[in-house]
Amino acid sequence: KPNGATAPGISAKILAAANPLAEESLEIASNISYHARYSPHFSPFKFEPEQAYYATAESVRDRLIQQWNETYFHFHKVDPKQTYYLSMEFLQGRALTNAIGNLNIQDAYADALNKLGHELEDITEQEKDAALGNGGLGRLASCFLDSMATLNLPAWGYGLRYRYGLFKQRFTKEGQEEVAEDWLEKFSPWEVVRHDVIFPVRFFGNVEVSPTGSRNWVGGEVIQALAYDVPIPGYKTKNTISLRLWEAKAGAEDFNLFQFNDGQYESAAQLHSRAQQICAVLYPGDATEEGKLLRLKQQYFLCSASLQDIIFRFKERRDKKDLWQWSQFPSKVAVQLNDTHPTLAIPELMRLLMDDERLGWDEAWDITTRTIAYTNHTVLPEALEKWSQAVLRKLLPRHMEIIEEIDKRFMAMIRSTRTDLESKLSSMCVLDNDPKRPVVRMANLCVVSAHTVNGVAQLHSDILKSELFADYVSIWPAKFQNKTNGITPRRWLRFCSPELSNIITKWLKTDQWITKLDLLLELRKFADNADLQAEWASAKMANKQRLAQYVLQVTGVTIDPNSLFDIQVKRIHEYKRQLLNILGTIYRYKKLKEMSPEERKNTTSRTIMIGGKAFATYTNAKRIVKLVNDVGSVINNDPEVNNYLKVVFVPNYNVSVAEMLIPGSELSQHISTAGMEASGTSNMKFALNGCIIIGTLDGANVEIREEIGEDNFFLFGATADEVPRLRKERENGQFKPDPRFEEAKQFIRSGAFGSYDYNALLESLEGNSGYGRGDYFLVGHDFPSYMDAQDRVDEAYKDRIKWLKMSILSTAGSGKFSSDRTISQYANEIWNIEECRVP
Ligand code: B1N
Repeated sequence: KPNGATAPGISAKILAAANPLAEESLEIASNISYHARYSPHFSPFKFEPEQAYYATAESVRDRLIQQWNETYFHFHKVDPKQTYYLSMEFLQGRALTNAIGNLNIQDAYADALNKLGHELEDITEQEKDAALGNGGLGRLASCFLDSMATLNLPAWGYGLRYRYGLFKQRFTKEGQEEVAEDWLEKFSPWEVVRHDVIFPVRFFGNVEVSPTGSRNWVGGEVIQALAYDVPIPGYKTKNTISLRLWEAKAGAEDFNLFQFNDGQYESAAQLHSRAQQICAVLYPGDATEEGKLLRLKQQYFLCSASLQDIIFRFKERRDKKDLWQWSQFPSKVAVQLNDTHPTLAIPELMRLLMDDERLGWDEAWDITTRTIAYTNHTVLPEALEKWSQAVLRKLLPRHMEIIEEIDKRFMAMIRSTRTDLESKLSSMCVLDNDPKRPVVRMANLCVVSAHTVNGVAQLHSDILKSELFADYVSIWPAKFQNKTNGITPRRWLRFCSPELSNIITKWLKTDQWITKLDLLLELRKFADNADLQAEWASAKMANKQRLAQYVLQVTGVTIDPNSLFDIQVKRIHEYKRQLLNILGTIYRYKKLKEMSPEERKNTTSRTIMIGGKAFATYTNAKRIVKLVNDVGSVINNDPEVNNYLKVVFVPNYNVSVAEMLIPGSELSQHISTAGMEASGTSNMKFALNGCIIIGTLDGANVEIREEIGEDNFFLFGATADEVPRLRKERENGQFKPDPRFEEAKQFIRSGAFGSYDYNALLESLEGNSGYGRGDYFLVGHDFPSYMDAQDRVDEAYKDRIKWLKMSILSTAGSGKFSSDRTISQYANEIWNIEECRVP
């Protein structure tokens, strides 16, 4: 590197400050300057935060690439069994803070940027979130990658490189508006294109049978899958693994020069534009036939490219060795399907082994079933994927044949060995041949083909065994497991709340909790200690002030850091019951209005923040968003009460907004109808940050409450096993609403929150909702116990010492919810892989 190369105008600053500089930060500053000058993305006249961000990121990337190469050489040499995590979503968020944190060079980088006239914090704010996911499922995949790298596991993530990730949320008078988010607008410094890693993926065409009877898929269109790798550094380890994202491309040979010269520009580049569509957007709406076909193409594109790559690597490493057999494949490869979205990996692996490698059915089936494992993330019927047989047959004719054969053999096995299950067969088999709508049930295909099926929290896994997959349990009792979700403590505590982290490290006299989160339990000993409580309170206050500033900046609403910060952030869905929250808020507002000024002074001041995106075509979810906004504008502008209550809709909730909100939160709401939230993972992030949960006995809430202690959790609502009976009673007209519930709804009807017509939304709580039954989510049933729990919250918050103790105990009890624990369990109990640490 040229010595002393600096961006224009900053060399003088470096030189002036050179003397007292630590050597490392001097070197980093010079490296950043080098990138500002020689990585020509911008004209060389400015060194503003944006340019500084790209130059800083590139300098960090240099270090990552070094570690990355060492990791791959090491994996190649040792040739351990590896895990491949296939997911249609990875919700990575920003990379810079995480990378320099995991590399443990944050101080040196902060210092270096100071020398260059910048603050690290401002620079990190320049980065756009990589939002290649919708919510919990995608963020889980990203937390898992962090843990795999940190635990030195030989593992890869495989996904798609969507051009437009999750939409940006904006507001108009009508409510939520979706705007395309171009995260690659300039470029991403965190990806490396691998021009030598490219595989053909076929669509459509037909199956040709040779004279020997072998079957071959030919014709149709062939699109190329090109690899882009994103480095995933582990925390304080050299191991840096890869998230490989596929991009769809057509080749030069697919460009019809003749047509182009003839002026037919569009048809000349037809395959190019069809290729572009594949990775254009995350989860395109699937209401139309066209949309459905595109989603299926995306799923197959991911599966085919990834498996070709996996097989290529398997063979490449075998080629060095003299004798090898396909039967070794499952002892070198574990494939995890993140929900049913990559289910086509099953028939694709069968196809590659049979048609390309010439294995017989039995051998291919043995290999496939010993390789693939499946995680279920939902029991909601509308989220269980079912693909039209006709669409599948047209797009993937050979795969459809294989799926039919899998189903045929499964049914034959049941008929010959389990006559007791014959009556269940029509719901257990893979193909649903209902003449009105013949479909392939992807979850059934996964259960029949995978060696392991797991749920994502204990309650959810129990429900899978007792309901959704109950009929399979007696055939394969050992197939079903639980793997309670987790979160990475690096991003979700160490880096998003350095203040609280430093206090924890000080009191535990070690920072080992960052990789051994169970150590947090030691904090229990100090929960009553006044010094710890004072430090804890001041860290929380600092985080609340930072959050208040952010809220002011994005909404224009001033909120009081001395009020109770009460937050609910997650995708907007009726089962997550943001409507329960806002109805409770409306009731609270009404009561405050009825109080005398003296009475109001005895109440607990609250700031209620709600955030999350509604799916573009989910009408009721959008109405809920609108209602929260309308309620907010009325309450926040009501001088009589707005010292005691504020309501804010935090716009455009995403990973980096979460990193701001969660550390500043004191109470958080996880209030889904019991049995419907498979796990939830933000509940774990809030608890880890010393935030008390108000919640139902649903998903991972159950385990969080067990760990943290029932005195430190505000519980309410029906339990999962009561829900079916309560729905029946509701249908039979046996439900008697609480007067407070009626009052809240009536207040909306009175027009107190503007002229928008909320009748359709309120209707979903009455007679016939969209689900065909009134109040399917039991908002009315749970309302009174929810309000009682909120009263207990208000009381508890008045006792500052008590609240602080609860807060400390919350963090102390969160050790179980590290994704390091989750991933170790997957590694030991499903994948059978071991650490492979770079020396
Ligand atoms: O997966 C998370 C859980 O913590 C949540 O409880 C669960 O709701 C979430 C179709 C999904 N389940 N299913 C999805 C995502 C995208 C899509 O197109 C379904 N997401 C979840 C992690 O286990």
